[in-house]
Amino acid sequence: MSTEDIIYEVKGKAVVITLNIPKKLNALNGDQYLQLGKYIEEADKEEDTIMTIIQSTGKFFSAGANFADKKLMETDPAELFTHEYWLSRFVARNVWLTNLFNDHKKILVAAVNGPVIGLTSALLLLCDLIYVNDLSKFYLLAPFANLGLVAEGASSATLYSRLGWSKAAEALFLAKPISGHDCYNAGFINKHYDGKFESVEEFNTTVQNELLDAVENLHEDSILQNKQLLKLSRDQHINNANSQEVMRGLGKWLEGVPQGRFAQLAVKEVKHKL
Ligand code: CO8
Repeated sequence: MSTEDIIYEVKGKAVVITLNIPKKLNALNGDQYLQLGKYIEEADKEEDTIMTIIQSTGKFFSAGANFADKKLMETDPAELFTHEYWLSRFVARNVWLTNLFNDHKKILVAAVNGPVIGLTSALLLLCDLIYVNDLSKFYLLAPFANLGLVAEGASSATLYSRLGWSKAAEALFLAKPISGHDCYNAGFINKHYDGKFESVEEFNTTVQNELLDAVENLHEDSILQNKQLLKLSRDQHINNANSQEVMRGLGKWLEGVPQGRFAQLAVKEVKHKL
């Protein structure tokens, strides 16, 4: 296995993007989210693929934004309360990343080996097909209310549309994790495997093979056009949510609450409901 933090590979008709920071539960810093976005862009332009699969190594799909981001730590504290800093580091990045996931032309698949948190949970909510290794070990946590933040990555729209109002309210108002079983019952998860695999790699390979088999002999242009048609009805909701969320999020960073909460999270003074 490569030592890169995020790996990009073309495997037949699929691009496979692997989050590979298992020691940090695949939490991503600003540069790594940027890299993920660049890879999604690259995958969009691949001539011979029909799907883009996102997968991870280790026991988490992703623990969201890295609370110990070095760049954040090394920034002059005075800058951490300025429009200049958060417009580029937060507003622009979140709008861009969310749009890239929403507008991705290929089938966007997630092979989910474990829990997902924060901004990455919002990106997962923008994937088309969700395959989970073990429902009993999976949860989706959108802990924005515990961090002095608001919903990100259009999750205020997607939580509602994919899990229903009640679960969206639990996630966003109470910062409660939504269990794998609840996600499955809501129809968010396409398939799960009862954790039957010996390794995450075996799970990832199985999902890849099943998906490549599933598209075999189908007419690719029809698939791609169907994706465009299917997403037409959600675009307005996603785009509205994306712009509203970043404006409110910017306000929270300028207020300064999340900076403090992130620092407390790093020393475990703030904990999430699990
Ligand atoms: N960032 C950095 N490191 C992390 C993160 C994270 N988000 N999550 C886990 N880790 C690290 C831990 O520090 C630990 O490292 P080490 O072994 O070196 O001490 C290792 O991963 C294992 O973690 P734990 O020991 O904590 O494992 P547990 O099983 O006890 O707990 C949890 C797992 C519950 C996931 C816990 O680690 C946790 O609460 N993590 C924080 C999750 C979180 O709040 N993520 C942020 C969500 S908000 C978001 O994504 C959008 C914010 C936008 C920010 C924009 C900034 C520019």
